[in-house]
Amino acid sequence: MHVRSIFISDVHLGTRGCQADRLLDFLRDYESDHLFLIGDIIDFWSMNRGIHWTPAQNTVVQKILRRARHGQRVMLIPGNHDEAMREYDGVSFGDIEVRLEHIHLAADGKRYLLLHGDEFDQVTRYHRWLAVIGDVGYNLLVRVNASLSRLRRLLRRPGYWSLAGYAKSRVKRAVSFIFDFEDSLIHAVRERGLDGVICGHIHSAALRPVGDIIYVNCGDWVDSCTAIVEHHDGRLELVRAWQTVAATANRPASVLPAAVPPAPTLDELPQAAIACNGTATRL
Ligand SMILES: [Mn+2]
Repeated sequence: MHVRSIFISDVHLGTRGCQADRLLDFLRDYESDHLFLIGDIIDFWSMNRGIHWTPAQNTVVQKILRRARHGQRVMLIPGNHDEAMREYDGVSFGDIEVRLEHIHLAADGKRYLLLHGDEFDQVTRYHRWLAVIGDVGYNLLVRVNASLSRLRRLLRRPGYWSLAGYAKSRVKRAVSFIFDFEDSLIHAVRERGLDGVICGHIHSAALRPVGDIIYVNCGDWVDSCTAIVEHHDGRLELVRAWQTVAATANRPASVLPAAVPPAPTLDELPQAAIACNGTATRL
């Protein structure tokens, strides 16, 4: 399918979590005039602790460079995980422009502010050390949780320690975190007299009007595998990777990615809750 623009964020290349294969499927299915990379594309933070670079991740980079070379407009707006790029505001690397933020004029005349969004996240802005600890702690917590339940079984402890209760309170905090983030972004966009914002960072895809402002979040390619596309009439659409798969069902079954699990319900805590909390702290 050919669209006017593609917006993606939070690919986190260089990490184990990056779902590069799915992104490649998506890029195969969608061609565009503009490609906006809205931050946390390469994860330099976690690469400090060890690089996980797969052939598929390599191909992602090659495909993006190829698009730029072939005349598509490719813009990189750095996020906090690739903040080293922020020193290069206004610089073009070959065919890729780097901008801290950009105002995108859609085909229908609407003006959208494009930015990663971590400036509006109180945790990464004022408590960077907390975000880094959260990043490391998340992986640790998942492992600890597994051994903890093994230990409890071994000790034949009756009942179940309320990790679920603990986790649920964490979910509430994660939810209010997302709410605060969106709220302050929308406020800033309204102040600037724009029609909407297209951001990333919180790994929670969205496309909805909030009063007079259109709030759009690209989601990520770690958990949800989502992107935003702009059609030639200016209409925005939230694309989920499994829709892409459905649209290309004529491909041999063997190469289709596994089905995406449904969103976790509260009953599936604590695992889901930990994942959710982790998302909030390792953005
Ligand atoms: Mn981020």
